[in-house]
Amino acid sequence: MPSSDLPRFDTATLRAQDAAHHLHPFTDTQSLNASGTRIIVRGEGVRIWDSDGNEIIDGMSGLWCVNLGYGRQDLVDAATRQMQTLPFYNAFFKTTTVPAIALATLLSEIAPPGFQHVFFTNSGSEGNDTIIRLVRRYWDLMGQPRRKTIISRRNAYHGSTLGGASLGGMSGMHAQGDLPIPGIAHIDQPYQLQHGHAGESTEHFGLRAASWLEAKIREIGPENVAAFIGEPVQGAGGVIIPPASYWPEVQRICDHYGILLISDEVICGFGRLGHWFGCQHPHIGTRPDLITFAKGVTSGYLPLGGVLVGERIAKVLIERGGEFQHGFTYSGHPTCCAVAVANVRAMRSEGVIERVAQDLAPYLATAFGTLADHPLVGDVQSLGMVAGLVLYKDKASRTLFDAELGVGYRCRDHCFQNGVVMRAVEERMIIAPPLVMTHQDIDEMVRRIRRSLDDTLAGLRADGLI
Ligand code: PXG
Repeated sequence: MPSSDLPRFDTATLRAQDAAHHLHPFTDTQSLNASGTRIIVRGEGVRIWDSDGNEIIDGMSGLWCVNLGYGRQDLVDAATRQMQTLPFYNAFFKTTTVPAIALATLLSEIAPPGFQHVFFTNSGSEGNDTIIRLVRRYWDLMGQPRRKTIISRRNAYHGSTLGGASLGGMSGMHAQGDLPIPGIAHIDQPYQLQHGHAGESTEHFGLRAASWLEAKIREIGPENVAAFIGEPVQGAGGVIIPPASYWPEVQRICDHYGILLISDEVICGFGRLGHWFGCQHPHIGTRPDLITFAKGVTSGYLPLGGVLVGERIAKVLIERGGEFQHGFTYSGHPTCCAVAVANVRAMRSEGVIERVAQDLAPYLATAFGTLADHPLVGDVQSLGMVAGLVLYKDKASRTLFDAELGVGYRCRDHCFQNGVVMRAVEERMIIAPPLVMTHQDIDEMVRRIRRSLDDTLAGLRADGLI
């Protein structure tokens, strides 16, 4: 449908109603209401349209989730069929549904070796809350009830429930709600720009960053440590791609102290890094005990999340645990599971993941890498279909802009103006486009990003800020 054929929307009225009644997530409502929100009305492929008819390339896959892009009739049909047959039934009282069985079976086929069981939730946050419950229960059943502390990282994002936000390392979130809950400790993230030493090699930095885990385990006492949790690549924290030396060393430390390793794959799962799960990428290469997933499992068409439970834990839970007193009304929701089954099958039959690994990710790396010659841009990096760059005031001396200037937000606004969604995280600008882009889509996206960087630079010059 060309944008001229879109139904007409009364943007002003919709905006006024939104301002009057809708509290948006992670939003300063007063300032949003002053500027007005953008109303997205349609999506097709890798593009979305707003209520004024503007076409925008979705460089963020919705919110890191629309992996197969918009407008997939097969996913719509899967939902429709299931809703007509049985829109909902629960999995609590000795009952289950066909889509929940099909998805659990399918996930056990695509999961890394050693994963045969899944616990379903509605979101990544609930997945990580489930993980806290599972980890605590596991160590109780193992007769080591003191092993309760989960170690995570500052600037990690693991969700917005009390458990998820506590596992996460966002200081702003912790400040609003007396978090973290007890039993969670944080170490620094493997971000060389922030924590590297002058002249330090990337490899050495990765090993040093991993050593912070060992130091924390010793400080707490290994007999008190239950698990370490991390995103293979930190997403919401700004696409922080750790050095290749980091995760193997973390794995070694977890093995050495017998603590569980949790891979939060809410962003990195379902092809984002060119593998079913991010831990399978050679740059990551871990053997987790638990995997959190959400988002891309349904390409965002319906909410679904969960935890892949490794056999080390599943066996203990099943054979010794009795009733696990945890679950959600919609755990294994049949319509969401039906869409997930269709999504995973489509990824498999269309070779989406292989194409990302062999073609799309290298193409994105090269195309996005061309931005490195821009006067504002340094540290351009990508892994799979996530990429990020740093906005520098003076890139020769690696001087950053004052955070209060909000240069990233200026750039993000220019991106919207120029028809591309890009996310700003402090000094970093990041993308995570759908896994179904063509080379032309990537070229066009990068052209629009460059234009937005030019506009950002011109604006900074006009305001005497550079
Ligand atoms: N873990 C990770 C790694 C995530 O990225 C969650 C857990 C929580 O999932 P739910 O489904 O409960 O939202 C996430 C979510 C952003 C942004 O600004 C990122 C997320 C959510 C909202 C905003 O980049 N990631």
